[in-house]
Amino acid sequence: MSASTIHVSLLRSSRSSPPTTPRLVPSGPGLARFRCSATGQTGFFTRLGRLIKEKAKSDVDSLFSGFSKTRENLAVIDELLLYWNLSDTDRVLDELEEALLVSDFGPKISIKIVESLRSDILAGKLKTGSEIKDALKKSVLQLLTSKGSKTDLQLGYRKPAVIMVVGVNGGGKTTSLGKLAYRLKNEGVKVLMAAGDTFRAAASDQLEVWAERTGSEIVIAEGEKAKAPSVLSQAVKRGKEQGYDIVLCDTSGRLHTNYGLMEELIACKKAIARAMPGAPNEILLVLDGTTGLNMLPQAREFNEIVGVTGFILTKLDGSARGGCVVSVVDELGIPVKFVGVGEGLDDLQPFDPEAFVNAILS
Ligand SMILES: Nc1nc2c(ncn2[C@@H]2O[C@H](COP(=O)(O)OP(=O)(O)OP(=O)(O)O)[C@@H](O)[C@H]2O)c(=O)[nH]1
Ligand SMILES: [Mg+2]
Repeated sequence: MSASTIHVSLLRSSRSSPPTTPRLVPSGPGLARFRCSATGQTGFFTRLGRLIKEKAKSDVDSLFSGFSKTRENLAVIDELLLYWNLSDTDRVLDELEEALLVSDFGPKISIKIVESLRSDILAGKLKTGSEIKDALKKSVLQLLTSKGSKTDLQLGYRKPAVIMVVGVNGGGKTTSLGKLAYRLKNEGVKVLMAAGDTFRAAASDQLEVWAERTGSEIVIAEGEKAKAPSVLSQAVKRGKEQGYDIVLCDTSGRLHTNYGLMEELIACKKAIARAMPGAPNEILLVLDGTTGLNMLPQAREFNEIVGVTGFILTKLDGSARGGCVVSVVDELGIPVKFVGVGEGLDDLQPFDPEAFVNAILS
């Protein structure tokens, strides 16, 4: 079936929808299609994960500029190590610990890193400033990879894969979902968006703009009474019937301490699972990087209630607190899958621990 045929049939289904059911809004024509004949559906998602990761590696420049504030914050470490000598170890390590703390590595991790450096220095294993810097980078990488190594999207083997994006108000859910759609579309994936933020009237307009920008289709609630679980369930059913590869579900912002709203999120998850057994494949919690360590209680609560499979850390371009990436992985043992380093289409970076360490401690 050609893209234009799909386009027309979507228009028809949109017109025939009753007023209280979600409607499907067609977006720009000329949609690319990812054809995957020989490898089957498992191959499709595995290949997709790999492609996205490979692209991440070639995007190092934007990762570097996205983390420029954190890098500036940590640049003091280079100065310290340049003039380091054995007799100065305690002072230098104290200042290094301070630099990690102000970048939000958190007290536990900062102390752990510094104490391990101290014992290696005293044991004579680290003899120069540059050896200490390498050991520092290695221990940050080790922290990231021991607990949160599965950084690529786990999309199962059946289409459509369903990704739910959750989090507190204003963290960057809708923007991240739009940017994720852009990445997926660039790989030729057939994306359906679901406007599951039914609390604010303007929320679906915002998502519609992203659907247009990325050439994705979108299901939005029609009528004020439409509830989020119903919109999401309709979208997933539509995704299944009409051969979409991935359904991206936006949700309303909610405080992790608001019991009623967290209950609604459980209902959303259940509605998705009823429409597509095994879904949602990913529940991505969006955390605002500018809030630093305050994100930890949010992460714990969302994880306890809906089971978070990965984090998207946003607004790291505006924050000097990039160390919170390490804290959140260490505390929760859940991988960071993407980082937001700006507001543009290209500014959602698949998280690559090694590239990240080089970007903040270059
Ligand atoms: N600088 C920067 N701004 C971002 C990033 N991600 C999102 N934003 C901005 O943050 C603001 C809020 O983003 P939204 O995507 O609307 O956040 P949301 O979580 O969907 O908000 P609610 O739906 O109201 O809960 C917008 O102005 C975005 O442009 C990022 O990575 N960097
Ligand atoms: Mg939103």
